[in-house]
Amino acid sequence: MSDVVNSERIPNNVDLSSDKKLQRALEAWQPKFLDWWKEMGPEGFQEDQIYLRTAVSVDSDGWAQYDFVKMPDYRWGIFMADAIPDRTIGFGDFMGQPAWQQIPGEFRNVLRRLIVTQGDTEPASVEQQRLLGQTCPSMYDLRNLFQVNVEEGRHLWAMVYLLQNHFGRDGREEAEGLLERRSGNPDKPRILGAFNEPCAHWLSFFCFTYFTDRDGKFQLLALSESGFDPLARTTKFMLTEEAHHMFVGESGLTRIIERTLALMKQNKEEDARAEGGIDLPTLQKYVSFWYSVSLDLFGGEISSNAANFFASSLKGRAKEDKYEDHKVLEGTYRMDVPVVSGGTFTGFKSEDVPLRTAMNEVLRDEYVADSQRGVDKWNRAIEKAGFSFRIELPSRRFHRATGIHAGLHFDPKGQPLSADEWEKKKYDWIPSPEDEAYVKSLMQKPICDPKQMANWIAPPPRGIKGMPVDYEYVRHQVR
Ligand code: BYC
Ligand code: FE
Ligand code: FE
Repeated sequence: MSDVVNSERIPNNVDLSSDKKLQRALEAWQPKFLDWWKEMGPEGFQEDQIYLRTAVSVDSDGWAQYDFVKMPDYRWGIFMADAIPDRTIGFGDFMGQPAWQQIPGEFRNVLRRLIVTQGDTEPASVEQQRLLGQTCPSMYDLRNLFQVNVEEGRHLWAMVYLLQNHFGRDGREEAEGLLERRSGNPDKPRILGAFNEPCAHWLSFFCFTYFTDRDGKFQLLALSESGFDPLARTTKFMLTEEAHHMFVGESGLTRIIERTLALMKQNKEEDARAEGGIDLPTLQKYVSFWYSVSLDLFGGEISSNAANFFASSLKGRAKEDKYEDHKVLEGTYRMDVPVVSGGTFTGFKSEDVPLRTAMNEVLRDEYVADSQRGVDKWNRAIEKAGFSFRIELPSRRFHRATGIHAGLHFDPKGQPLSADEWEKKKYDWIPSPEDEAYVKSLMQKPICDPKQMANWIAPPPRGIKGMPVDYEYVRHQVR
């Protein structure tokens, strides 16, 4: 195991104190991060003691230490998975060569862009979620929200470390920029679409952590194959934390559905809304919305950027090991590409896209399959309860803003629609302002009594780290 230093201002296992210049640069960035956290991090609750998991090292005990801590005192640290001795590059044109400890000059700009794009999503998500504490369904859920938030903050630290260590002055400027852009701000938006969407209530939060954090999982898996070893090791460790974020989403949606089914059973018309719950058709709309904006995060289906990332051995596929051919100089990916003439959609044309150019789509395929697993589980629960409704992931053409389907309109089955038809029907498929108002109306105030749970969600089967569900995970000072 690598040495861990916790006594310093910035906990780390990267021997930060041996590089005084870098240490000073990061210590200069730290107060700016804290200012950002105070301005854009969770609103309220900053003075409360919260039962949080903190990484103090990367080994099996150390990465998950639980204790009460105030959020601003959270020890955001810099951790990398242990180095693999004599690691060689596993894919792309540089396959078989020793992994790079320094960035080859010709890849500096591309790699900077990849790291900045990844880094930008982390604070963006904290900004999107900053008001949710005020409407939490329970103290258990509030704690999980804050756990996700502090870890996204740590993921920002992880990317800033790479920028400051390997990109000199440019890297320092990018590190500042990461604290300056703001989710949803038209003048200085976050880089990727989904991270500018409002996440105004807990149904969106659970969909976000199920679908959008899952994009994080696959992007991090792809980056953890990188020939640039510090990026590979950093993202590998981030993945251990990511699992909890997706757990929050999956278990949150499972608990909403469980509660909805119970409310449907107790109502003569099977009307969950009449009982103050979230009806399944409304839940479906949020699933369709967050799934489709998360599909966009994988980039274009046909992407020379993606081909370059792969060729340069900078970004691989998720779990390269399971593939046989790691160079991918041959092979194609067949896709149905929309044909547009004179601004109107005229049909699809089958195209064989060189496989390297289709890498975004290869990763998206894995994401789609992984997303489907939870949906199947939810549908089994609905079936078991005796109801015929089924949750469905919409076609990947539906509601897309990047790639070959951008600017066109399709229904959830993937059938083309005119712009007019889309405008008329879209609120059958994505949340309408009324749906948004209804869901918000269920979540008006925080539930701060550890023994209580909001009406629209079932309690979890178990608490955190062996504690009871009604444990006081947040010691909230009523002021
Ligand atoms: N919104 O060749 P294309 C996470 C831009 S989530 C707006 O299709 P490429 C997390 C693109 O920049 C994981 N713009 O795509 C989750 C390019 O612009 P330029 C985040 C978009 O370059 C929850 C143009 O469109 N990690 O960690 O292959 C909570 C065409 O580019 C979008 C990463 O993203 C979009 N959705 O990009 C917290 C990994 N998509 O150059 C955290 C790093 C594309 O023409 N990023 N554009 O001006 C990458 O690997 C790649 O940049 C992308 C795809 C996957 C984003
Ligand atoms: Fe993250
Ligand atoms: Fe995450």
